[in-house]
Amino acid sequence: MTDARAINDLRTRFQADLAQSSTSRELQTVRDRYLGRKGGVIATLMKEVASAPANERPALGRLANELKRDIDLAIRERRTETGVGGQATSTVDVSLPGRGAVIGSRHPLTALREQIETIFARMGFTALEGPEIEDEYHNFEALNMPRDHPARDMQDTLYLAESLEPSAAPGPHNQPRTLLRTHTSGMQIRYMEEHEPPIRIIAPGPVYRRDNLDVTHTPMFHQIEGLLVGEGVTMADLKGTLEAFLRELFDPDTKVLFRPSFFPYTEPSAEVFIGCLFCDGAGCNVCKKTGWLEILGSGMVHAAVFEAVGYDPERYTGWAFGLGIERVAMLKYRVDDIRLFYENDLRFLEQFPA
Ligand code: 2NM
Repeated sequence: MTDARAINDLRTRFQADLAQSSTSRELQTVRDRYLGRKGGVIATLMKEVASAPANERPALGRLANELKRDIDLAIRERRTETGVGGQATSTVDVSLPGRGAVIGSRHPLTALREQIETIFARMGFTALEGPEIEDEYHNFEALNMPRDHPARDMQDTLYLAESLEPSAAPGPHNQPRTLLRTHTSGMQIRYMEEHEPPIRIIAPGPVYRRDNLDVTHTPMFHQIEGLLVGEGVTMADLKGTLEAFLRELFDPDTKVLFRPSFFPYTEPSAEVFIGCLFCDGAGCNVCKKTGWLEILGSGMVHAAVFEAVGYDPERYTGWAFGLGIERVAMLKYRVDDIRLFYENDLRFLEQFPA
C-alpha cells in the first residue's frame, strides 16, 4: 500500500542520501538503491502503485514517475558537479598521488662531446661553434685542397642546390660554391684569419658526407677538431698532448701508437691508435687482428695552410687533429651499429651514464 505522503517521504530520504554522497562510488550506491531494476526503491514503489485502487492509480503513478525522473536528474547533476562524468563505472580517485615524471638524460654523443671538451678545456683549449654551411674556400681551398682534389668531388661532398644553378655557377671552376661542411676545419681557418698566435682551440659539431647508411656510416656525424699554434711548437707537443687526452678519455694505462699517414693540410701527418679495448692487444675481429684501434688523425699544420691565413710559416708552427665522436663512442661503449645513436630507442639510450 502506498499514498502521496509515502512518496513524498521517499523523496525526502533520497535527498538526505544524496547529500551524504560525493564520490563516484557513493553516488553509484545511491543510484542502485533507488533506481535499481530489481529491488530498487522506485521499482518497489511502481509495483505498489500498480496494485493501488484504480481511482488513486493515475495520481500516484504521476507522482512516482516524477520522483523517478527527479532522482535520475539529481544524480546526473551531482556527477557533473563533482567532475566524475556520466560513466557509472568511473572510479577516479583525485586524492591518489600522480605518476612521477620520466626524467631524461644527456644523449651519449652529447655527453661524450662534453667530456672531450672538458679534457681540452683544462689544457687551455677554447671550444668554438660555427656554420654548417661553408664555402669552398674555407672547407677546401685554404686547407691545401685545390680544385682538382678528389675529396671535393660531387661523389663525396653535399653541395647546396642553389649554388649549382647555372646562373650561380656559369662555369665549372670559376664560381665559389656553398656546401655542407665535410669537416669542422673551416672554423680553424676562420679563427686563424681573425687571430694571431698563440692559439688553442677545438671545433666540435656536425659534419656531412655523401655516404649511404650502414653500420659504420651516416651522412651526418659529429667531429671534434683541435688546433694549437705558436712559436717552437713541435710534433713532441702533438704526441704528448694527444697521449694525455687519450689516457684521460679511456684509461690511464692506455697504449698509444702514432703511425705515419697523409692529409693535405698537415705535414707530417699521423694516424693515432690505442691498444684494442676488446682483446687488450691480442688480436680480434674489431681490431682486425692488429691489436690496435684507430682513434684519430693528426699532424703538423701544413705551411700552405699558414700562408692561406696570413701566418709566417717560418715563425709559427702548430699541430691539429680530428676525430669522429660516433666512432669514439662506438669503441668506448662497444656499440656495433652507428645507427643506434639516431634511433632514440630508450632501451638503448638508458644504458649510458650521464
Ligand atoms: C684531421 C687530421 C689532421 C686539421 C687541420 C686543421 C687546420 F685547420 F688547422 F688546418 N684543422 N683540422 C686536421 C688535421 C684534421 O682530421 C682527421
